Amino acid sequence: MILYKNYWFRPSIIESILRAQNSFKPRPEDTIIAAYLKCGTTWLKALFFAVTNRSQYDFDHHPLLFRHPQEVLPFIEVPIQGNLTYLETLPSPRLLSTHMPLSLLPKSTVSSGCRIVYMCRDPKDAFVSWWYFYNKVHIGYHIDLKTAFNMFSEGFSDHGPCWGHYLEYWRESIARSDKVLFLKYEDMILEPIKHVIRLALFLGAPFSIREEEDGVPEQLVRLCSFEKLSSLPENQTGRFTMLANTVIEKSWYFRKGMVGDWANHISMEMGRKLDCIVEEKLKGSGLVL
Ligand code: PAP
Repeated sequence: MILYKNYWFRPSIIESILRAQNSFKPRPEDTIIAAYLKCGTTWLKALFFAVTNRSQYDFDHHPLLFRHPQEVLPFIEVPIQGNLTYLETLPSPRLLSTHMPLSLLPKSTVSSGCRIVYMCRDPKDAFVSWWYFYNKVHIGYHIDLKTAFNMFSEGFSDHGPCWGHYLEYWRESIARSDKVLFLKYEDMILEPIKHVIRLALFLGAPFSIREEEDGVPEQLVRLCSFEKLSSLPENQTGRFTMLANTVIEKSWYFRKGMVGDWANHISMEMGRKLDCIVEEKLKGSGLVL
């Protein structure tokens, strides 16, 4: 990996980030969902798409029943068929996503006034999720859990350190709460309906009293639930070819979708060690995980 402006990346990702920095032209009407790796992008993409387009589709014929959530919103830094200008052809308001740290997005992203929705997650769960994913993707380059954990704890991880990633968006969400919404995976799991209502409000499309009476938020949450999405044939079969010809099975984006699975993989002591590191890094910021 290469250290680029305080974050570690694989060379192929750096190339695409540099390309995105040069070519991405944010618009004030854009909404971007952002997250560190394995913090819930797939889920947020689904929720986001479902909330925003809710008047267009009924729940029996919804596009999310036939399209993987990763496909319904493009990544700013991952070109579609090598073509980043594709983003320019999308009509406003665009729904986009990114794994880039805030400081690496083109400067005009913040000044454009576009909305950003960020999702963070307990780093222990994000780490375990990443470790599984990495070893599936990089066959022949298996990394054992302990080595990966030590690297992660030192901030030496894909797009890491995760705490820097979290902090940049957190600070921006404090400074500009009308434009940057900061969500936590664990809160969303605990109270998904409350957070979907909050998301819709933030996006400027609050649920009407009628919609709430009709149970629309509940239906959206059910449609985007781990159980529902992971059971769909579209999400169980097929694959994506990503950057550097990396092949990713669609099903790999769905593993357990739960809070606290880290405890089944790393010891309590390791968990405490990572907690202490992260607490220290976040100290004084007001962000508590
Ligand atoms: P990415 O970083 O490659 O984009 P991302 O979608 O952020 O992946 O993270 C995948 C995690 O979200 C997986 O967590 P796990 O390994 O701990 O299980 C995946 O299971 C979880 N996930 C996917 N869809 C949902 C969902 N609908 N609800 C809750 N969690 C989900």
